[in-house]
Amino acid sequence: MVDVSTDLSLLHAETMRLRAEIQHHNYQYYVLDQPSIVDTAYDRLYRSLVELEQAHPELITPDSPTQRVGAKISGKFPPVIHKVPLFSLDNAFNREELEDFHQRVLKLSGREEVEYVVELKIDGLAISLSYENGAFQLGATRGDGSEGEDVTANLRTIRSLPLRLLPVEGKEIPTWLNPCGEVYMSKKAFAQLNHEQLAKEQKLFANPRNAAAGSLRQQDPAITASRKLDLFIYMGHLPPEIQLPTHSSLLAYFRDLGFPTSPHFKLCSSIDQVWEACQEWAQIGPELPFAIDGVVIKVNDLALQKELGFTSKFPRWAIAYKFPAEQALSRIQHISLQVGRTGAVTPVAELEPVFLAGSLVSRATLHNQEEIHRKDIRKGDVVVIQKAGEIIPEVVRSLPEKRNGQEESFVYPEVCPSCAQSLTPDPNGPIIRCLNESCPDRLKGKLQHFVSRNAMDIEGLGEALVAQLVDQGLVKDFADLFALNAEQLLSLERMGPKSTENLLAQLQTRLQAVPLERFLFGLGIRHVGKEASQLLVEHLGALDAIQRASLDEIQSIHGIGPQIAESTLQYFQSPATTQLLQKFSDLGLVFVLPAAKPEGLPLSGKSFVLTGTLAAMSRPEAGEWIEKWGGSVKGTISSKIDYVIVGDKAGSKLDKARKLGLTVLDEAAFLELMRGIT
Ligand code: 1X8
Repeated sequence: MVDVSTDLSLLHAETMRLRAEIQHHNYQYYVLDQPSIVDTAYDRLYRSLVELEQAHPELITPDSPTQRVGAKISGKFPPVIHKVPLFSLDNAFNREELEDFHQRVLKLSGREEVEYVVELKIDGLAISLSYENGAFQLGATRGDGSEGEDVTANLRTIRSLPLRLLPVEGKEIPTWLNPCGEVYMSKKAFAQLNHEQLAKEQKLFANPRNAAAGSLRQQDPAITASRKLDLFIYMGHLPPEIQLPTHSSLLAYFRDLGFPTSPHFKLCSSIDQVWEACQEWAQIGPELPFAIDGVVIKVNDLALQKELGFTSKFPRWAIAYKFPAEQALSRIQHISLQVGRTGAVTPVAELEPVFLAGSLVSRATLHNQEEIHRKDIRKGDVVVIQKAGEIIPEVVRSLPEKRNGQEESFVYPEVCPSCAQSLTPDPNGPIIRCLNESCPDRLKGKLQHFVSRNAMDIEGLGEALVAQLVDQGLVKDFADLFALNAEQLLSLERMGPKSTENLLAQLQTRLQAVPLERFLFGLGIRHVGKEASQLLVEHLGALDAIQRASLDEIQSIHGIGPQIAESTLQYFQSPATTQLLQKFSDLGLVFVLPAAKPEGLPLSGKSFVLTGTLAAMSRPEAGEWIEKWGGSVKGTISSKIDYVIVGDKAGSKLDKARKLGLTVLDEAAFLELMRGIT
């Protein structure tokens, strides 16, 4: 034990020594998986540090190993604009597509041989970290690639994440560092978590990825800490003074600094070798301690990566090889129909439950009538099912040789299974729709969309509760939600005093202030997504202005096409809409409009035109960023424009900008501008 009478600088030195030692053992244990000390000795070290810090709280620093679990946050995770957007990868599903990728790389680089790094594709959630002068500062989820959520406090609880970089002999600590990687939950931790959830009669997680995502988005870091998350770093950005030749050296550098990197890593000098590695890892996938959903192939040479650059969506120097979807056999017990909020009536196979890719599956989509017919799928058939796009399983084909003659062909009904009104084929595709706006199943779908995260964002209104509200006749439209009272809610299944109180409080809060663009998106106007809702609000302002806008006015908004304009106009001309909005007005719903642009931001007063395809982000994303920092984005070139940002394949706008002598920035210059500001 340390003598507390010793002077503070000695104590400080002792604290630092203990921290360095603990950090070293942490790295050995959590990152290298090579414990360098027995648990009891580690515990002793840790306890010494805790005691020292308790006696001298002034010695506590945020990067101390004792400070992983911080205070609860309340409310939302603050948004984080990524300095460098996080991109997604193009996919290859077979050898041919990998070969195509390779040929493109050869052709674009003019080389005859290219070295690749093959790594596992971890099925978790992507995060971006930020270190300054060696200390962990900020960590964010990927979000939509350009903006994520600040989950720093929760990331700190992950033992393998270094709170401070390890000193590397002969090298200075980088001034900043921006590693990116994947947070995941091991299969073992996932099984254990679900076991505990079951014991607590709480919701089970469908797969390790959902469990990891749910755990990282906890308000209380203590809960995240209990969830045994882990991390692999697979990419990152470095300050310009650190020049590395290859991706493999970048990974080695991150590892030396104390970051966990995946041991599954192969250098391949030919595409045949790449394919071999893909096959091999597809084989071992199920035996790995964590879930993977493919393999990532990257050009190793960083200079060549830079040279190859990006297409409008993806890097040209990397691709993901996706393993063939996992399949299973089951029998169709029944074919039911699901009516979605847009009225689309989707046939669903109700199956004998079967385990598939980590979860129990008892329903699979049959897509539509045409597909059922084409695949000749009958009730009672043994069918192959697979997880398409990972979450929703689909029926791939039937096994006619397993039939016993009892199978029944499926006859599409002529009326809606929910409201019994006639169904109408969609003129543009194989979908059949219920056009009844007050159809109960459609209403359920609409309500769920209305309360969803990107719309009104009301938690606790899940599928089961919405169904009860509609079935009991308590809710007939969106506005009715806000007129619910405690007595009504308490009468429903699985609604206790606490959940009732919570829900009512949320509804009241929302009623007092709802961002108009969220409300508009929640209405579920056909073709009007999140982006269009934002544009409408930005350009037209208040709700009554949107209601009154003419087709021309709506269509003249840059980014809104004729289809959106037409459907918006139709929606607001309908008497049912007028009635609904009147109801909201009577309830006293208060809309919040986007704040007026504050003065004095770095881009205040500057106007931009974006043209061509940007590699690292979409144009709307770039536009959002410009507006966030006070600039405005215009649709047409004029002498009043301050900056023209040009991406790939910029056409006449660039010519015009040049003629007018405007300042033209290419993507690299724009990214530099972003870096300077953000
Ligand atoms: C996503 C992932 C990448 C890697 C591993 N797991 C992922 N989920 C890797 O590079 N080894 S790269 C990536 C992306 O770029 N979106």
